[in-house]
Amino acid sequence: MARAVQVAVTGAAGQIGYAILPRLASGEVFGPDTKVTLRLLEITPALPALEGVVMELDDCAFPLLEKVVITDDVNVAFDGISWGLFIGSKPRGPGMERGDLIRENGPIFVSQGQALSRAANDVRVAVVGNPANTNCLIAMHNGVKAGVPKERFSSMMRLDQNRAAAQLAQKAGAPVGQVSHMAVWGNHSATQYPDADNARINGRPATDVIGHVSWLQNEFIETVQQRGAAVIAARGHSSAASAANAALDHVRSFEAATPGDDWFSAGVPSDGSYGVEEGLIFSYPLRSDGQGGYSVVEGLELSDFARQKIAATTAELQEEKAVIADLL
Ligand code: NAX
Repeated sequence: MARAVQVAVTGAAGQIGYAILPRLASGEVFGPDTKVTLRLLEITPALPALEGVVMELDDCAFPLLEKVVITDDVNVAFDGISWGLFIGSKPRGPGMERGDLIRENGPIFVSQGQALSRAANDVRVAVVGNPANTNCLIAMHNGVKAGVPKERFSSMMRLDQNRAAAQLAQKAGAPVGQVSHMAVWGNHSATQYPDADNARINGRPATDVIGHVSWLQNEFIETVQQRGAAVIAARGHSSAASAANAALDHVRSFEAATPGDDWFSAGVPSDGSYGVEEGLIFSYPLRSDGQGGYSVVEGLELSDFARQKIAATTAELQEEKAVIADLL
């Protein structure tokens, strides 16, 4: 075995945790030559349920799963990790506004950012727990103080990217594997802007293949923005298998070099590209160099329509930041 990697998963007894842990342990993310140690964080009342999940991991007999640590102590959870998947957070309760949720969950990401001082030098963090971009902002500010470079922090937009690709493929009657260059800009919320103008289907502009401007500017965008709510309405629970799958795609996209001139979408600290306020965790089209670095894809054409959408999602992120300014 050439490699070993330690991965922390927070909220590991939750729905997404249940869907993601077997796949992390199977070797499909870090490869067949890398042993995996899972360090699982939960709140104390959820530890018994987490023990049940670990029994199931045992019963999968994964050859690559070296060790599983379960704990309610964030410092134990993050000891020596190279990846932190920050999934755990409190769900929005009845009558709770988005601002209340941000205040409720913000402190979790202060202590988790601080505890990254225990992590390995190459640690990278993906924040999934909502509101993912702003929670990532909090984790980043506190993680930087703990010595982790800000470029190591990202929030998950991959579920939005995958949802957008699936919608375009279905409309075009094409296999989803033919959809490329799928950018989703901004916040993981109903203001996100899934960008069909720059997407391609089988190498051709998606707008030419689909040729239905009104569908692309209305139904397509709304379907992607509202997909999470539609899944809840149908299933009675929020997206879990697809969210776990997207988190694994997200990790793989940062680990491997991006193929060709394609790109992927993730929330990263803005460097001011495309006029977005520097420092916000903003989803951009990105390319990874496969060596731990990534860059924002520059120079994409944005119509006035796209610029308006990007301005709206930026404004929402600025408002969210104002709500938690004291946690930065
Ligand atoms: P669950 O409620 O099933 O699980 C969350 C788990 O987090 C629970 O087991 C809870 O005990 C744990 N938790 C709470 N506070 C914690 C803390 N301080 N430390 C460690 N663990 C803690 O939710 P699930 O369906 O798994 O979703 C998890 C999060 O992902 C939610 O915030 C959800 O909104 C968010 N999502 C984000 C998505 C994205 O695209 N960025 C999509 C899917 C998902 O909705």
